[in-house]
Amino acid sequence: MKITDAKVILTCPGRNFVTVKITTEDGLYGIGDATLNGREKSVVSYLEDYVLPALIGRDAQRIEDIWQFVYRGPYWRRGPVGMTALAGVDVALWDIKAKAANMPLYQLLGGRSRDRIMTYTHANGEDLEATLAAVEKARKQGYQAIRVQCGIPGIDKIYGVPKGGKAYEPADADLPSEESWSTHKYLNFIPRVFEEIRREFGPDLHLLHDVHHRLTPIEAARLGKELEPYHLFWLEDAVPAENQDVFKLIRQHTTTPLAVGEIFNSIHDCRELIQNQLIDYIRTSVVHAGGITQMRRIADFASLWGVRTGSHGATDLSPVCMGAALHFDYWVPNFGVQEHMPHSELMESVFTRAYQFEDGFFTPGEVPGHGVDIDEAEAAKYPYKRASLPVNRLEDGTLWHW
Ligand code: CS2
Ligand code: MG
Repeated sequence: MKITDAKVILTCPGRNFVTVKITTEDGLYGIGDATLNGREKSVVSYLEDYVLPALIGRDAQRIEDIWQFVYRGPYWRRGPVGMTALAGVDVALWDIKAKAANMPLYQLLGGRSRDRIMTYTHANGEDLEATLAAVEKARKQGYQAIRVQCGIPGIDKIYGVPKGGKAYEPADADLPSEESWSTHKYLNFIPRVFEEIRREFGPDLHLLHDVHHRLTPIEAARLGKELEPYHLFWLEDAVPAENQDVFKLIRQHTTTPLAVGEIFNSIHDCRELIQNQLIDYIRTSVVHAGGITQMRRIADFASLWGVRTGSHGATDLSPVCMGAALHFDYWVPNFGVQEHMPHSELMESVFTRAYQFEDGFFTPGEVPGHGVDIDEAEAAKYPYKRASLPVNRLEDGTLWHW
């Protein structure tokens, strides 16, 4: 089944999305998400200038062979740009293979391991009162797992907490905006937030919290310890994870479950964390960690060490990624949870999807392939618009907080 066409569709229905579309000689096509928030055009160039021309004439059935070709071919392995491009190709090929087999993708992976997929959503509030209201709203929508982020007294603007009740969008300006950060104000306040939430909502809700890589190891250890009475589902990205060894210190001090990995793009980024049992959830996503092909390897490896999956699923991961991720989640035995930030109506107007939401849980649908398609005519109405993620300075102007 020869590949006859391979192209990129770049669209901005409220935010930028990069989609790879691969067509075969018999007219079957598949699509894959290749969106890298704030760096979309680097991936477009990587695909258009180098990867896609080399795919023409190759056999679309040979997913593994093409994965190895795109991974090894450039000599310069790994990295977010190359691995996101590879994921776009990989998912498009899985979509084609599942369509050719006339099966939903999860059936090719080994069939489903569960009836429905638990997702968590975000509850963000500028202050405690607004945060409690956001948790209540998410609970009413049926979510049993809720990520809670709250504005901190004395800090003007916090990443992940939009001002004025706006929808959360991390890429908030044309060029990077600057936010400020104070670790001691944050650490003094956050345990109170969770104390209040447990008081108000009781022990049943799964509560999650994302630190966005802001702490040093000993600060993360303190936070994990102080949050122990509130039984978090997980504490995410407490520290940057370039140095995987530092998790040993956090782990020694706290039983709060730890999650990390949304910015990882290779199994090697998480190898030590997993085999040393330093984390509980691995957050790698289909789009940023080399597609279904590498996600399977990561999950199987993690299963040996009792580590569960908890894939990243913010709005910058397109509906195409969400569709593929839900097939993966339906199959993967060591599933933990799937993040879900709903896309806006405008974003969804460009894509059609088979996946269904009910009461905080998803099912991927029974359509052959991953069940998500793109309307190219609609996509063409929304040209690319540059948008960047913010940077953080300490109150004295320092850009390094670890
Ligand atoms: C966040 C993301 O969802 C999450 O856990 O960390 O919003 C992340 O910051 C963005 O996807 C970055 O593009
Ligand atoms: Mg995160």
